[in-house]
Amino acid sequence: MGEAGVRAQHQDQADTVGGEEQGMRTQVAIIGAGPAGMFLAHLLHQQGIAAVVIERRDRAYVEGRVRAGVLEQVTVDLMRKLGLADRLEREGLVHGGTNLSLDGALFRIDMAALTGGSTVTVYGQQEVMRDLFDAAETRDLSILWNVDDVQLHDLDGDRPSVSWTERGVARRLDCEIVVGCDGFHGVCRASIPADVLQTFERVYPFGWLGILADVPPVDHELIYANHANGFALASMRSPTRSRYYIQCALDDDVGAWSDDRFWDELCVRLGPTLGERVTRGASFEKTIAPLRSFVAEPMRWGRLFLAGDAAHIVPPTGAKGMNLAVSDVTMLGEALAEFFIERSAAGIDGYSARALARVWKAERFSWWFTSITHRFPDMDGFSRRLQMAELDYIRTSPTAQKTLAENYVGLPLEAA
Ligand code: FAS
Ligand code: PHB
Repeated sequence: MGEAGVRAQHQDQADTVGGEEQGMRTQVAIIGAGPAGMFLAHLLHQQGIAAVVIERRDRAYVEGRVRAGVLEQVTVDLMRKLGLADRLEREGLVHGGTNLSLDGALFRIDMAALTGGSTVTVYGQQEVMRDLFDAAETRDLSILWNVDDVQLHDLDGDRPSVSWTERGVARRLDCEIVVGCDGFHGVCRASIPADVLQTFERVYPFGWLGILADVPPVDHELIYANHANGFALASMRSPTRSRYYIQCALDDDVGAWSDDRFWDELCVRLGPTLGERVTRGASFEKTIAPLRSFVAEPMRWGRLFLAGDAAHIVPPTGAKGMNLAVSDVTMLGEALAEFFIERSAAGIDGYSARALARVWKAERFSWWFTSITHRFPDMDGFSRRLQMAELDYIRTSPTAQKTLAENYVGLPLEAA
């Protein structure tokens, strides 16, 4: 259903005075149509809870962003539960292991063996968003695209609302709950009073230069490489499409990285054996992303709830970003079902603490995994040898490998 359909669907909920639309009503207003917002919209739809997604861009923009590549079991399970996993089952690449490399010396972590069979699935965020949006159209989920100037109102009461403009026309949505799924640069986190909100942050002194190229991956699994020149990651999107990253300076200019320069540096960092196996080709996407660890607490204020990047950011090393958004909305979806169906506030009252318990464990793992695989500008000989000792410990200790494996595949939603 296109935008007109959405508008028509809400017309019957609109209050009109003198024919001028004054606003709409729903139960849950979701700000942002990224993974957090769209998974939540599908979860609420499955529970029969009315929701409207309000997105400032259009579908093509959101679906076109090249971001996450690895799904934890939590995410795969949710896609199956929501009936969104048909293409994932056909096209997703199930990985039972991952690989670390230190100056070219490769070793494998058998995650499935170390975790009783847990795996990860390689399936790009773009594909996840396509599945979410296609199903949203089929299921008549309400999404308002291209909105401007979103503002939240009366969050500390029991009748919050959201206002925005669409092609210059002022609009308003009355609701009972607002969920901020508007990412790190959104407006929802900033709606929590400064004397309530606490933030915690680490900004890393480097970025990731990533490319996409239609060439076969160098290996059938991922490779995280620690090299004296810096970090590199060999990933993929399919057996014919590779996703590679190399650590770069924060002020690096992507225009200064020709494909040849990128391939040469990647092959150095992967080491001579793997480097010789790399298939080169023209990149069709090349970007630099900064790395940060960030958490905002609490993830709830009054009738406003935060989920995903609106509340937390992890360096992509641990492949946790999108998966954390999914675990947030899985918990929040349960809490909102209790609130609207069982009329119990226990779930929403416990949401922030429950979500943060898993968020901080993912923050710790992502920070640790970044710290042992990247070259820090201020590293001295001592810290470099500590890194090498830690990697050698992981290489030789099944206990150390089990710790890495259980965090990489994703910890359970609840701490045991
Ligand atoms: P998102 O940022 O995805 O979505 C927020 C949505 O809200 C957007 O559609 C935005 O347009 C909308 N919005 C913002 N402000 C608004 C407003 N005022 N009004 C209305 N709408 C508004 N994760 C991994 O696991 N692996 C990776 O390799 C990886 N790489 C990444 C690379 C980059 C460059 C970035 C930025 C992130 C990367 N991530 C990665 C993390 C990423 O996948 C996020 O964790 C994931 O997109 C989080 O989803 P959301 O919380 O939905 O936020
Ligand atoms: C990716 O394929 O984009 C990817 C995979 C694993 C990571 C980060 C990014 O840790």
